[in-house]
Amino acid sequence: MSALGAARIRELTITPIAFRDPPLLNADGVHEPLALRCVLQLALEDGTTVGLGESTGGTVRLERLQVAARVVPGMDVFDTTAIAAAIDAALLPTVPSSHERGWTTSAVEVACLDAQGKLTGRPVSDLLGGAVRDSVPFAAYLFYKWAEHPALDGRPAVPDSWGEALDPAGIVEQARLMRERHGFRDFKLKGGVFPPDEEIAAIRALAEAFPGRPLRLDPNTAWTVETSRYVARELDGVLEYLEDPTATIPGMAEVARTAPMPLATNMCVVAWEHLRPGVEAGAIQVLLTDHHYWGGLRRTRELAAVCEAFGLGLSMHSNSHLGISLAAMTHVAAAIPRLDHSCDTHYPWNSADDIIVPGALELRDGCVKVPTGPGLGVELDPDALERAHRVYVDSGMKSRDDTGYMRRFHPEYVRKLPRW
Ligand code: GKR
Ligand code: MG
Repeated sequence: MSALGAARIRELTITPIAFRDPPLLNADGVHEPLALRCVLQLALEDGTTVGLGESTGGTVRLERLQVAARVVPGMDVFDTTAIAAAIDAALLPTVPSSHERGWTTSAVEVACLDAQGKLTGRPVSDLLGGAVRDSVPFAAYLFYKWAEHPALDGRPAVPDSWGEALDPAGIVEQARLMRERHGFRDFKLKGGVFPPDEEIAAIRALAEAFPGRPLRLDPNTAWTVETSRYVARELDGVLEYLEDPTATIPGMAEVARTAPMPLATNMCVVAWEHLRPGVEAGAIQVLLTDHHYWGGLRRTRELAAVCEAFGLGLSMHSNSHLGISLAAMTHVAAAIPRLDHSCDTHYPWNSADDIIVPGALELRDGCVKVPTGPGLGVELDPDALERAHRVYVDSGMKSRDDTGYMRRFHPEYVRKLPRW
């Protein structure tokens, strides 16, 4: 077989999966007992190479990935620009948002890079220009949470090993556990759950418990401009950055005019066309990238250069995810010379149900060592994948619904943004 023949894509298989998730609270409600993802396996014509990818789950994203699976067979796995363009063109008639199309093209790009790495015997970080650090720092991602998923429809309550966190003492205890189990040194609190003064108190309690450690608060746009300005004033000198206090580029720009700390976003600048207006308005000082929709790992590396050019800090946020995503996040973060802040990760909440062979990735001392094996450096556990797929099928879940799940227990709950 010619070298090019070996690099052609034979088939892209998408496996929808579900895995356990604790009752984490946010501005939309509460996480359901299961989180959804899709696992990509990109098989090459050489008959042995398979590139892995991981994306958000749910029927809509799954169907778009299936469109991609029809487009890519026969294409050269090194031709990622053409592959992204072909998928983008196939989705364009039904998916007008470039951000939305980005979720699909990004997942395929990661699988292509994993396959390229396996073919060449090089880690993905090498394909991104080389690792400039051999381990990547992550922040503990703290959530207000219930002690357990309450009993529902004949299903017994589902406890977990993290316990309840509904006040400052609970959040500090959760942070201690995170540090004890994974050595985290930076902390992000998901806010937008309780009235702002309670969340300010939780951040102050963290500052007291972990003096000098970087802290972030992210209410996912639960506040008005006025409330955001109030919280920013109250937390002057305590937060390294305030994440998405309010919605839209103009709203964030108004807050930024008086906020004493940098503002960060993974909500108002989420596609390339948002960058210019975001920068011109002075809406953000830190961009929280996410390779799952910015176009994949190479585009994330390019995004880092754009941020550098405009004097924006760079960090990374996460969604509920497993090890293929963590490996991809680690490789790209390792290859970005100016990573200004630690990345955040949901991994401690979900890692028990991972579908990769254990051992390749470990969150220790608040860091993940960059895998040095070929590609992403992680291997799929076929039995674990099959189990997670079964859980998905049996669950009948079609999409994430934090608000609907909250209303099962609190029927009076309404999603309201901004709430305060
Ligand atoms: O898992 O509830 C959550 C988070 O709120 C997640 O959905 C966000 O996308 O963590 C993300 C964020 O930084 O906004
Ligand atoms: Mg965020």
